[in-house]
Amino acid sequence: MSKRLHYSVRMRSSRKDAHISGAEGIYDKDGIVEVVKEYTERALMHEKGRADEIRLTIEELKETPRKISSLPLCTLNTKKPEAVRKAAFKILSSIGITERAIEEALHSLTMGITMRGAMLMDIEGVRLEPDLLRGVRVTRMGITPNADAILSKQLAKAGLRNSTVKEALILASKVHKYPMVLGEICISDDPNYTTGYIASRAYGYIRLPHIKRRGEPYGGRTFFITGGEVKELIKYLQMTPVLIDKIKPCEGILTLKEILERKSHRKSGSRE
Ligand code: WAQ
Ligand code: MG
Repeated sequence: MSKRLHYSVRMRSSRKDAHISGAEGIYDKDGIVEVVKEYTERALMHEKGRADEIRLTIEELKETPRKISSLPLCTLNTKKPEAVRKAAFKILSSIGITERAIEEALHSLTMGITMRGAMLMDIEGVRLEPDLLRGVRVTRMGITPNADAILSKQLAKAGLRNSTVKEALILASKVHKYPMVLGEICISDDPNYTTGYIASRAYGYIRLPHIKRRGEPYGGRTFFITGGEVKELIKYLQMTPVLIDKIKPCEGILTLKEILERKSHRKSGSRE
């Protein structure tokens, strides 16, 4: 049997050179036409306005995508930014990230400069990415149609029907497969999307409602890094194709205490 080819399909739309929307996935040949249609429609109808340029990339992957499972997902019961900040310190410091680094990350994320990619920060708060203005873009990730259907069902059960959660979960699941990444904090750059998340192998993907107030335009991602070759990490994040083919549980709303108690469970109870 010949090896099944996979394609990375990526879309990016802009208006007067300003970014409007983007999307990407990994598909086999039969899925390409449909997803190109979907991405094109999405770009043409985006709420930020009509694009004047839509770029589509369809690239045959030379490597077979690595199959991984998604991070388990839950939502923290936060109601305002101050509570999220407190929770972020508790969660991230419990996995070995210093308060200085957390402080530095939150400061940079809320300063108002929106980067295209993520910051890489060591656990002391020192920035490691070679291009401090652009950051590092994670690309070449996707989900199989079967896993996608299961994820949609699970998210719907948890009352989550938007593609934003799904896309962020897919990205984070790729990022946190790499052992050098300890944790991540993310704030959407959409002024109307006020839920962010913290992700880590230790706790999975924790949604953080009200990480910012409505109307605030800033956003960004910080990956906290420990040990190892940053160059190799960047190569993985940008180039290695990763496909989610298994879905870990998606849960409802939990308290900080419930979340913090889980870490020890996970560590003793699973190999991941
Ligand atoms: N790789 C690295 N960084 C990225 C990427 C990428 N592919 N895409 C976006 N970023 C950075 C960039 O600095 C953006 O400004 C920032 O992240 C936020 O991107 O479960 O929508 O696309 O409800 O606005 C979180 C969902 C949504 C929480 C995050 O991010 C939930 C979101 P956005
Ligand atoms: Mg956005």
